[in-house]
Formats: sequence, structure tokens, C-alpha cells
Amino acid sequence: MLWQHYLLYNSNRTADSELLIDELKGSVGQCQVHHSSSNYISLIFFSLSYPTAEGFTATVTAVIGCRSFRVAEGRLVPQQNTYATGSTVSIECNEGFRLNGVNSRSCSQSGDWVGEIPRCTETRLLPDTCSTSSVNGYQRLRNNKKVVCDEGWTVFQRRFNGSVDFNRTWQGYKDGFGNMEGEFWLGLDIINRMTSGHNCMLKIKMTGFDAATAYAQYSSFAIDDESDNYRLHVCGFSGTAGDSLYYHNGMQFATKDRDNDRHVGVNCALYYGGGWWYYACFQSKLNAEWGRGGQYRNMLWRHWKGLNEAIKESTMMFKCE
Ligand SMILES: [Ca+2]
Repeated sequence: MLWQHYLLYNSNRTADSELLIDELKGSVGQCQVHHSSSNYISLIFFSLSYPTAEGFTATVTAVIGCRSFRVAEGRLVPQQNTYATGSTVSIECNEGFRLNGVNSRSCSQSGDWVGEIPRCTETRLLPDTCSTSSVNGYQRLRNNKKVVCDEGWTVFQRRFNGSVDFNRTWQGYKDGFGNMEGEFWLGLDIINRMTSGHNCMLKIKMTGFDAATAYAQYSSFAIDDESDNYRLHVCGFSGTAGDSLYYHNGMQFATKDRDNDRHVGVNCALYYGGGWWYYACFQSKLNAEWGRGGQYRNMLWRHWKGLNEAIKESTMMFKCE
């Protein structure tokens, strides 16, 4: 037996599909209409089989939409049993729960939901900071901020391959940029909010282009808010990389479009790259250009690799009491 199979898209509503099937019934005379849904989770279709003039049987299938899905501790807006192809549904979480993932899904023309199934997570179960998280990697916090945790530390800067441009403006460093799976700067505002009022430590892990590793740790770390240009307070060095950050203690953050450094004749950030707590100008600068050979433009940590050898990878993170 030969079967012809058609998928008819753009039948946006049940009514349309029934009209379509009526039309088909009219054109082929006797036929049998199956109104069924598939075994797939979301696919809904109408199926129609009829004998053709040649004596074969043809089947017409019209995809008309996606079946509603459940979100534990949440609901769909609008609430319907089925959703037309091309439509979008929003997800809202119940009181005390927060959305983990995207807040909408759309029904594709082939009757499948696009995007991952969102989850509602109980907010009181989310950690305030990485210190109370056992996760190494991506973590959503109770304040709904996504961060990357590293053995209890909250990562606020990570670089390892130069895929993200760190030569950003003031607004970029204030808001953050990059992506949590790769290279990123978390943002001065959120660093300030998460550390202010707490006793925090700073840890910086570095890798050279020779694969050697070193770290610098500071027993006290804080940055002021934007009204004082995110001024750095850091002291209490320990570690293997040498102390190239205390020189910057007490300095305001500076970017290529905000010369807050102490060098009268030079805009340090513009000249040496990236945003940093530039003084006049630096002993370290881990937000400068990634790579080597750019002479003074690259990521440097003077007391470990000197001023002529770039740092390849860096991770900057804080942990608060
Ligand atoms: Ca200057």
C-alpha cells in the first residue's frame, strides 16, 4: 500500500484545521477523519485518510499547535490547553519561587516547543553567595543573579582565550559583560552590592603562557559604590604571585572614557588597555588586552611575570563572611 504524507503548516487554529479537513472531505468524497494527538509530548495534529482515484490511500496531517505543558510551582500565561503554532507562552512562578532559565517558550510551526523547559526554584533554597553553595560553576543566587562559583568563591572576572573584548567603557565595567560559560566581567555594581557590609577576601588565580600557575590572595577586599568610582580597598597579601595589587589600593576604577587615575599627563586605561584601578599607572592590569606581544597593552602582573611577559589566564574572585 502506498501512502502519501503531507504536513500542512500554518493551520493556526483548531477551527481552521477542521475547515481544512471539511474541504478535503468535500473534494474526495468518502473518507475517514481521525482526530488524534501523537505520542510526542507537544505535537497535536489532525490526520485524515482517504482512498484516491488510483485506489491508493493518502494521509493528510495538519499540525495545528502545541499541547500545554506543566511547570512545577509555576503557571503558563495565558493558560490554555493548546497553543497555536507561532504563538508564545510566558511562565510565571508561584510566590516564593523564582524562574530558572528563560521566561517564555514558543510553539514552532512543526508543533514542537522551542527552548528548554523552565523550572521554578524555591528562593529560600538558593544560596546568598557562593560561600554557601556546593556548586563549582554556574549558580543562581537568591537575589536572582547568576554567578560562577569556584570552591566557595564568587568569580567576578575570568579570562583564558581572548574571546571577549575587555576594552570596554565605564558603562560596560559598571554593568558587566561577557558570558558565564566563557570569559566575563561580572560588573562593578554587583561586586559592590555583594561585598558591601561584609568582610571579604580576594583571590586571583593566574596562568602564564608557559603553563605555570600562581595566585595572589588578600585577606581584605572591598570596593566603594559608583559615587566614589568604585574605589578599591585591598590589603593582607599572601600567595605565590607576589603582590602587584596593593599598589592600586585606594585608587578609583578607571576606563578609557573615565580618567580617574593619578597620572596627570596620561589616561592610563586608554593607553594601557581595559578598566582597572589605575594609579600612575600600574603594577598589575588583568583587564588589559589578551594575548602576548602587545608590549604594555597586555595583561600583566609585575611581581610574577614582570612587565614584559603577559599573563594568559586569570580568575578573580571574592569570598565574604
Ligand atoms: Ca590620568
